[in-house]
Amino acid sequence: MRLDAAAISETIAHTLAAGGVIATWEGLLRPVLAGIGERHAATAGLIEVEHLMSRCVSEALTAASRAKVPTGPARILLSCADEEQHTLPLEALAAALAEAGVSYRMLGARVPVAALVEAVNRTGPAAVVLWSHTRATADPAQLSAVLAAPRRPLLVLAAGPGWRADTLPAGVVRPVDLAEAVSLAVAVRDSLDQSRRD
Ligand code: B12
Repeated sequence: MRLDAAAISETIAHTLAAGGVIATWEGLLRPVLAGIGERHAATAGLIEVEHLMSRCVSEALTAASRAKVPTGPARILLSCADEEQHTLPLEALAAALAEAGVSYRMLGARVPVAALVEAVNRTGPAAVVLWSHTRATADPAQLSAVLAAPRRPLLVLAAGPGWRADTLPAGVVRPVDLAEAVSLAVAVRDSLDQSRRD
């Protein structure tokens, strides 16, 4: 509430160093963000806290990603849905993948579907993770477009609370949390490495 960015950043950096990305996201960042969201919903205030906190979280996760840049081809494509500005969970996934030694490409916020399909066709990722935080950005046609791409990825993940399970196209997987998204990405990377060795 004091808007003390230095203290926030120090707390996040300390927790990341002590426990790693998944524990920091689940034990510190996610509860604080959810709490800010609840207070905002109840009071219509705290927008300045939400913005400052988001920036501190983003900076800390970027620093964590840069601290361990994985080698090897980037086989995982991370993207927000069209008009989706909530990037932090995807940034947490990027940092957790870096920590697990998995290379990725991050397209970030508000990716129009044509640009997403273009990126898939140009880079041929093994897995695509499409983040939607609210119903407003969860048009399943975006997932169908990825599945119909000429270089169809092995795995398409609909991540985030925006997606409705009953509207997802067949073949799309919905991870429930950060740990599951990381496990699925690691499994795809490992199965590709294995098939290359065979
Ligand atoms: C930070 C924040 C912002 C920041 C985002 C900054 C950034 N770079 O990401 C900014 C200020 C940009 C923002 C903008 C807006 N926001 Co906002 N925002 C939030 C806030 C506080 C946290 C978002 C977040 O990172 N959540 C992560 C965690 C905390 O979410 P969670 O629900 O606990 O996570 C669940 C799952 O996602 C899953 N999970 C968690 N982490 C992970 C990770 C992976 C990889 C996976 C697979 C799953 C997973 O487990 C959880 C349990 O189900 C939320 C509150 C909230 N509860 O999310 C509001 C919230 C999402 N925002 C909201 C709104 C309304 C908006 C705006 C429309 C406001 C406006 N009028 O402009 C815009 C939307 C713009 C857009 N088109 O996208 C509402 C959405 C209401 C709704 N359901 O439609 C919320 C819920 C706040 C509220 N209570 O009113 N926002």
